[in-house]
Amino acid sequence: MAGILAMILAGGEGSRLFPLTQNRSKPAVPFGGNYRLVDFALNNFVNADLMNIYVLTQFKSQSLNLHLRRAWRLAGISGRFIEAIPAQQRVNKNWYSGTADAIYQNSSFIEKSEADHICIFGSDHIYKMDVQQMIDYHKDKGGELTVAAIRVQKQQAIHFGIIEIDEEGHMIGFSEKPSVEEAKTIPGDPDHVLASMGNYVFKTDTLLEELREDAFAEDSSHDFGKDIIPKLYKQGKVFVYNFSDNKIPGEPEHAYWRDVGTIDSYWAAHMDLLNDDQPISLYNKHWPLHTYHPPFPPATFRDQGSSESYVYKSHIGAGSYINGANIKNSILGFRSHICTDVMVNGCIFLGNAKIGKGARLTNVILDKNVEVAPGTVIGEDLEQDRKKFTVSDNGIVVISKGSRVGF
Ligand code: ADQ
Ligand code: ADP
Repeated sequence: MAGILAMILAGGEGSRLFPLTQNRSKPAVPFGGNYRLVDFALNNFVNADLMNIYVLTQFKSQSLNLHLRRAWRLAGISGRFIEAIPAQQRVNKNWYSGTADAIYQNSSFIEKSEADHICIFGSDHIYKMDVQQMIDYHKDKGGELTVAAIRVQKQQAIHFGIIEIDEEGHMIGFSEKPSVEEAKTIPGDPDHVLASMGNYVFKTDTLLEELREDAFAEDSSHDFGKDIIPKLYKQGKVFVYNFSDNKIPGEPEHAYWRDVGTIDSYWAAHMDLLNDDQPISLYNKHWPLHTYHPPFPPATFRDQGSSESYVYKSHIGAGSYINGANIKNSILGFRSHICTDVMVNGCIFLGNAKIGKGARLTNVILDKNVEVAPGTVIGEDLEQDRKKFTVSDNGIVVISKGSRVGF
């Protein structure tokens, strides 16, 4: 749509997702068997028919760039583009110091676009949002900036920008990652706070002006959450868009939004995909989730002698081969090759795993290209597992890309 430009921030390091972010940026982390985290933000624009999109990359962006080229290239369609912009030290000799600096260093793309409004969105969350509805709200209100917000548990306040609003939707308070004690709860709802989702719609002139001013402010960390929003809301120019008002045909009323910043939240968001109540669905034909699909055959299930393949509440990726194994509550990515008498429960395989005969894996995340020797047991004795692998607070074992385990 003319007049709207999207800048997707996709440079996050994702240090709390280590080792999944050892060799890739957080937005490139695979999710749900087929996808990468960045796909959710991109689908939110593309499904709203907003296709003037720059994706700003920085750390370890090789596999992110490859994915963007394979899955999202809009070749030969005039007026529409999805393009990665690598950090290029355009303005000075520094890499991006904060999210506002990332946009500032690419201001020339905004100026060239002649867009009236700029959407600046993160790309680390699992959710579906019709961005056009947020833009309509922003235009109706006539503010300089609109920030999307969602109600979250008060204990979560330390991870988010916490917002206060008045009846008209003006932002009247903002505090970036306050302590739980300091966080202002929603009036009449003492257990919850209103959190910024890190998604912003700006009037272009205001954005450029604020970025220029911020670039020369010596005490600024050049970040939207820490610097730009706290300054702008005090001038009465910021409105808050309530994410629960965003409606998508075929989706349940409640709004699903998950930060997958830690191994435990990443694992839990996968389990949500397998939940009978389907808080988030991959099957809504009104909201296709585009991504890269490689040319693999359908998953194949075989019995081997008296060992039957048994699959319960699981997603199995294309190219997978299950040979007399037992798979429960798991999401196995592309080309998972599972031998006879293997037991897999509560696991996430990111792709191309080979699991040898008789192995037992419980609550394990395997990054890509992991090979597990026959008879290996993982996830039952966490003290032992801790000596060799990363184990999360909730006891999820993570095995790095390309590992050979138990040989
Ligand atoms: P944070 O969770 O701290 O807070 P931040 O690390 O600033 O988020 O990342 C925001 C987005 O920008 C992510 O998509 C990330 O991948 C990307 N990003 C980070 N550094 C980048 C860089 N140097 N270059 C390009 N992209 C980069 C923010 C807000 C809070 C809000 C939460 C919601 O500051 O107010 O509540 O997001 O998760
Ligand atoms: P990353 O570890 O970040 O995914 P790569 O993109 O290099 O890094 O992925 C490793 C290999 O997996 C590559 O050979 C790539 O072609 C393949 N691959 C990546 N994503 C998928 C996918 N969704 N389905 C099938 N193969 C994939």
